[in-house]
Amino acid sequence: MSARPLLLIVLGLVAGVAAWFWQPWQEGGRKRLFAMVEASQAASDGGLSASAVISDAKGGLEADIVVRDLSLPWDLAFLGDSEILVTEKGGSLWRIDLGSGERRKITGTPDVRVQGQGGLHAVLLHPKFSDNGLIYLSYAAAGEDGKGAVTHFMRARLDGTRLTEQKLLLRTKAPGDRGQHFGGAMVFDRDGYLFVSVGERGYRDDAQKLSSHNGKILRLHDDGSVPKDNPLVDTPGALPEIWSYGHRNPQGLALDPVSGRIYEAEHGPQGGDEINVIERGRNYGWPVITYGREYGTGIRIGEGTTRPDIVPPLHYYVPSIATAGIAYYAGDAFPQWKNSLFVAALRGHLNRVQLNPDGTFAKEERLLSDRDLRIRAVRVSPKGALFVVADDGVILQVSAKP
Ligand SMILES: [Ca+2]
Repeated sequence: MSARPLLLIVLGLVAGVAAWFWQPWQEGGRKRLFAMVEASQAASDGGLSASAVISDAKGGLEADIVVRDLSLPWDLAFLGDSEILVTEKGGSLWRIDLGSGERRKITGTPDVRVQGQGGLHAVLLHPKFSDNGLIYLSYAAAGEDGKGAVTHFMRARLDGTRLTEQKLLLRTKAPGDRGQHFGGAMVFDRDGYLFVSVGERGYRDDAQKLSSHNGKILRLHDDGSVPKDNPLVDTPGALPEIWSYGHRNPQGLALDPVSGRIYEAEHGPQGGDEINVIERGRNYGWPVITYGREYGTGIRIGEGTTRPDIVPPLHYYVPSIATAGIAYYAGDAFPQWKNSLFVAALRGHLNRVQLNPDGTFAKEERLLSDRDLRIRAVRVSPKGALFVVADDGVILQVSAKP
């Protein structure tokens, strides 16, 4: 081969790699999908004022800031339509009255170890909370050997502003020296089983190992005990809590109360975020079957994107939107949002996935996309109001315009 064709091949390869890097992974040059107008501006909170009403004309919605000045809020749970519990990653749990704005710190919370992405994560009410006052927390704390941080799940009784009867439900079995992919999502299904998620903690191959909690969705009774009909209880060497495996960083779980389906939002690598429907005993592929690529280099991960024994995602995002929490909208307040999943995207928007009546993917739209908010969680109130939690320290109430 003479020098000139070789030079052209090299130049072609360089151009290809350069083009790959020009993909807007970081979305620094994000295209504004919806023109948004704000009613008032303030210098604090990056232009978000306490009274700001953000309207998204094309998306047909408005968003009001209902809580501000939080420190890395992670999740919320509704004690009613006017009162919420809010977790902060640093370990604080707050009880906030949305009417008066009063916020009270809850005592008796677990000792949380803030390490990398780990800290205090999700908060969830027991389905019979109004009778028993039980809440659930997920968080990072030291592993069995006292070192590092691994994902934990706790139950406690909320008595005013204090937690009592704390019960550690599960300290996950995992190496603890890394700071990523804690998972920590929680949801109850219609039958009262508690589903929780654990990320692979940066140990990719663990997601396929049934001897590790890493990279799994687990199914527990509400007291943390293991249901006898879990899929792997009779499999030698397998951890009996496992319900599904092959997950990377599942940060969102949500229930469709009509069909009973459990949806999962999984934070993938570059280009591999997924929405999955979680099925008993199934393998979801990571890190063998994925749409993801390595950050930076763009090199493909694993052996392909599909395989007959791997459950394919309901939907995946290329490029990644950095999925975090997820909520299923079954409320009556906004009929146009019925049968939708709302997905928190850390890369600056609220993703609405419209589902078909059979639960398959119909379309997606990107809302609240012009504020560069790092949206961490999305929750639906008992009356069907939609709230989003952002790393920017705010909680927004989002309403569809009639
Ligand atoms: Ca997958």
